[in-house]
Amino acid sequence: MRLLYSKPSPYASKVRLCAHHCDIALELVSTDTSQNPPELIAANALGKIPVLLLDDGSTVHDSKVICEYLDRLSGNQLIPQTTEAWLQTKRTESLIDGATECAQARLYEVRYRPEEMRYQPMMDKQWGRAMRALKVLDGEVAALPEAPNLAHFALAADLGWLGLRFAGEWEDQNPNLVRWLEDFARTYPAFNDLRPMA
Ligand SMILES: N[C@@H](CCC(=O)N[C@@H](CS)C(=O)NCC(=O)O)C(=O)O
Repeated sequence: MRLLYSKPSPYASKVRLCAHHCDIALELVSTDTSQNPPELIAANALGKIPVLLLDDGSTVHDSKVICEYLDRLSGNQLIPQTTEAWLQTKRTESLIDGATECAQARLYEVRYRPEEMRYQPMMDKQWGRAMRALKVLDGEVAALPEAPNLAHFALAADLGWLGLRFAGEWEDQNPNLVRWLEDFARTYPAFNDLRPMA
């Protein structure tokens, strides 16, 4: 299987952590979304990464669906199956991926719009959403189970990305998340190779 990805992408990092955990080999294809490469557009009309290309020619996106797919392939090594644990895992993934999406909207406003066309109230709104979600997760992170699952990989990848793109803007208000990420990096060394990187 091939994965269209980029090194900084938090969603690709989540997928790579999940595949690593399940011992599923991925051939990595570095993909620049800004160039709309034909292989990407053919695989995902949205032009976003990550996308998984299967050996039979079919494609899987977005990252949540890819992780579900890897979970199926691996006999549920990523997502616990009791309803309560399933819900905790999926809810954590949804909240941290959602926070990332909002922070990314703020980033893209700066990256892609000329300064005079930026709309600060919308950037503030997106950042406020992301910070609200992080606060909830900061209060919940201690309740995650010890054995790593999809929730851990989503949290680690997304917090790693926030550290890369928004260093100094969220850590003071979320000390539990900062400590959690440090512990995760120590106890799960593969993270240091698979985390979002510039
Ligand atoms: N919901 C998607 C989000 C994917 C996404 O936003 N990917 C970013 C890279 S981290 C992207 O492709 N951005 C290119 C663009 O929006 O033009 C997922 O979970 O995979």
